[in-house]
Amino acid sequence: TRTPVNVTVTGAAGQIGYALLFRIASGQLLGADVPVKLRLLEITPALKAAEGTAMELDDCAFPLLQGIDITDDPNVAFDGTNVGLLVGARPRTKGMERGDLLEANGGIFKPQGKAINDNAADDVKILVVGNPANTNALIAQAAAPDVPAERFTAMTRLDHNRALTQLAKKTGSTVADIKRLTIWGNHSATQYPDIFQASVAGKPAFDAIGGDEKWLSDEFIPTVAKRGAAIIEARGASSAASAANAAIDHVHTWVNGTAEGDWTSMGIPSDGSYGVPEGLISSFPVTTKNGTYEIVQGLEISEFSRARIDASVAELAEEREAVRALGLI
Ligand code: NAX
Repeated sequence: TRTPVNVTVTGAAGQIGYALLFRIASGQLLGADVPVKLRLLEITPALKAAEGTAMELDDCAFPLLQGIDITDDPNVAFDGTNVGLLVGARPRTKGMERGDLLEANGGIFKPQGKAINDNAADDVKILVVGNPANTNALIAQAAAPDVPAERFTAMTRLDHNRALTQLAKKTGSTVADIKRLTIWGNHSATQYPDIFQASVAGKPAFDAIGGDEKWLSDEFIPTVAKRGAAIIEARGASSAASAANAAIDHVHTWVNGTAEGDWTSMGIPSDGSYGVPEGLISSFPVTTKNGTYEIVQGLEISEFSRARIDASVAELAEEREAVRALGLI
């Protein structure tokens, strides 16, 4: 029998946590043959709610679930962690300036980064979901100098999945027909969903949309980029099940690999590829294999794409300057 994998989820009592934990425990994160131990990190006032979720996990009698620990101490939560899903974050409240938001999240992600540095397993993999995800990942990574930088990633898979479905609907195809779609840049309204490298049922996606650049710029890109706000408007609450699903997809792909001829989108530390300044945690087209990932190289970037990638990357650079000025990295 395999040794269980330790999976830590922060913000475990929140709505994404509730949509995520049952899927991890049922084997959808790592595979149907991989036992897991869950560590739930919450702030003290939410521990009781986390215990309630743990009771329900118990009541599912998942054969793969070999234990649940609940704590408000990051050092305990990340002890021996193999996979860390950093979901809990400080949301932007009314009237809050961006500096205040970054500072509040620095107060969460800096100590968590240090706790990961000091306690996690050697093979630890981190996915940051809590917003602003890319910059929170940067803060955590900077606080974990002993962990290889590339183990810190930010989630743009929800954006990727949103883009897949929008393109499938437009072209009357299914998401399974679409390959090599990319989200570039920041998980924010400046993100750039790129279909110029993509194919739909083996045909260039740009041809499949009838070369309709206006649809791209006026409908596709804003629909994908503003989907989070549209969900809040419709549901009265932010994306939860779809966000949890994307977190599952992100880690599953990272661990199990991308399909031949396809890639995915992940927010990862830039190595300078495609003119993205080194060290920024930006979304790129990546292939994965044996638990590692690589940026897809050699893609031709059109002028249309270049301007949009640059705008999103500029926002990431500004966020990095802001957290630098706050002493968070
Ligand atoms: P909720 O407010 O439902 O849950 C957040 C939970 O985090 C709460 O239970 C809170 O007590 C906990 N928490 C706060 N500080 C903590 C700390 N220091 N340690 C541990 N836990 C802590 O939010 P939810 O809807 O679950 O969303 C979580 C985060 O995901 C938000 O930041 C949200 O903006 C972000 N999202 C990111 C997405 C992405 O694609 N990257 C999409 C979905 C989502 O909007």
